[in-house]
Amino acid sequence: MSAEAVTLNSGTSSCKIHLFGATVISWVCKGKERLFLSTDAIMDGSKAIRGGIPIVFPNFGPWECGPQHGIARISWWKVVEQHVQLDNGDTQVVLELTDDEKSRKIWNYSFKLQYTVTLSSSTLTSSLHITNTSTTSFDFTTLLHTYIRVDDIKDTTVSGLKGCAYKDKVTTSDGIEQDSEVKISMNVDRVYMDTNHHVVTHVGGRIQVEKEGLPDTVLWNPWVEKSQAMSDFNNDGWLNMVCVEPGFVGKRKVLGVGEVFGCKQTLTVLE
Ligand code: TA6
Repeated sequence: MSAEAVTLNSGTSSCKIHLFGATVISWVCKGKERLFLSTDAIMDGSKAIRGGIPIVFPNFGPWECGPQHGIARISWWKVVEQHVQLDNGDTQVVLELTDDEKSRKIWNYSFKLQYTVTLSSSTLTSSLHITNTSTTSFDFTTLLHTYIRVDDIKDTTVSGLKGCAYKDKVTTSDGIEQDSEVKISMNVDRVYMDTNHHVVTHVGGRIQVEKEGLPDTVLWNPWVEKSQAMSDFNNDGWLNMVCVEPGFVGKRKVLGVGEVFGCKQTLTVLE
């Protein structure tokens, strides 16, 4: 482990987690990098890492308290446990983030986040537990902002969303997904509500996104202009990524004093 990142290995698979934001920045599985990380990503802690699996908490999207998408992805986490090999051969690391003076200036509540990353030969599981250590209840939204690497967005489809209601942040309209295979040919930014237990991206190879405790799925590709407008997003990055983001974002989750909220996603390389 370097000072700023921890690497896990399981068989021929590996993953790397940056301590800033506890952001998984690489997942190599079956000989191929499966996550998108912008070549212009900033890794010095001055802003959220552009790519991998940023953790969104306590707010998805813009909010009056501070930076968009909240505190978790712009904070330094610490490793509290590392298991080189579990009984089933998987490898695992646990990272933790608690409130501090800086976070309380943004959002004046006490919390503990425990993030467990588990790597097997064909899966990567991210499990997040949120504990309310405040003396009052609080409400939040949370999401795993997963950037899946694709060979070519034009050859990519996303299945598992048919029949789901969505809010389209580009057209500011609502709708019901009609397609069993969603194709992406422009800037897409949709919040699908109450989506299936799993969503499969056909990305020249198939990555399955399974989720628990995260009822919604955000689908995002900035396309050309928005990629060029983000200084930390390489201009042609839109060609090689699709964000499939499991989240609890359709409504706010209320957490009582001492209560724990658990959620997780499992990414599987199907072929
Ligand atoms: O998850 C999609 C989204 O909310 C988009 O609206 C876009 O803002 C994206 O997140 C990236 O946000 P960021 O703050 O990382 O630039």
